Amino acid sequence: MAANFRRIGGGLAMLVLGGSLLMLAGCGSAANVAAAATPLQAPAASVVVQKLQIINGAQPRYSPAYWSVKAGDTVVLSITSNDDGTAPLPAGSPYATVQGTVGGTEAVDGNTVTAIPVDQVAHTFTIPSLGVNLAIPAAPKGGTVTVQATIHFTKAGVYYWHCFAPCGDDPNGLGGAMASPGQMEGTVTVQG
Ligand SMILES: [Cu+2]
Repeated sequence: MAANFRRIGGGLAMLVLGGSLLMLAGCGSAANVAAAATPLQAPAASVVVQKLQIINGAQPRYSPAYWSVKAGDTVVLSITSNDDGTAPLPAGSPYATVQGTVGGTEAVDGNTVTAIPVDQVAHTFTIPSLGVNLAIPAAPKGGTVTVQATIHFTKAGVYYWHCFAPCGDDPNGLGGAMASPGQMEGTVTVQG
């Protein structure tokens, strides 16, 4: 995996929340000189927001399917879906349970949960090699649902993610979107 690592510059919709105040120093005005004279704090670890959409077109797909963060980032992953169909999981499926997030929870439209009932699941966002699993419930008809969770990415590498709900369009639910890279599978690149 590490051999495939490639730095990707820019182009990604990431919002850096930490450290921006440090940019105020050094602009030359007296006020800024005074500000620069105050001791600078060590930069906090970056908190970034990564927004994903699940778009319910002819076939459902995640967008973007390929994205990257930096090792050490705390990533607030925010997934908004307009897919109002379910892709129920078998009873007892581990993919209905939130795993690998801070607190072992996700927020569904602001409500903190540790799992979604198997018959309400529409998709999952799962990174098997990191033990990360988010369960995405079906959206209300004509509306959207937003699932948010915080994940620490610590180790550089390219990690595959998949949806493990049978949301594809053959009788088993495993064709179509589930068999098409860039729709229900992609990669998260953690840059070292
Ligand atoms: Cu899916």
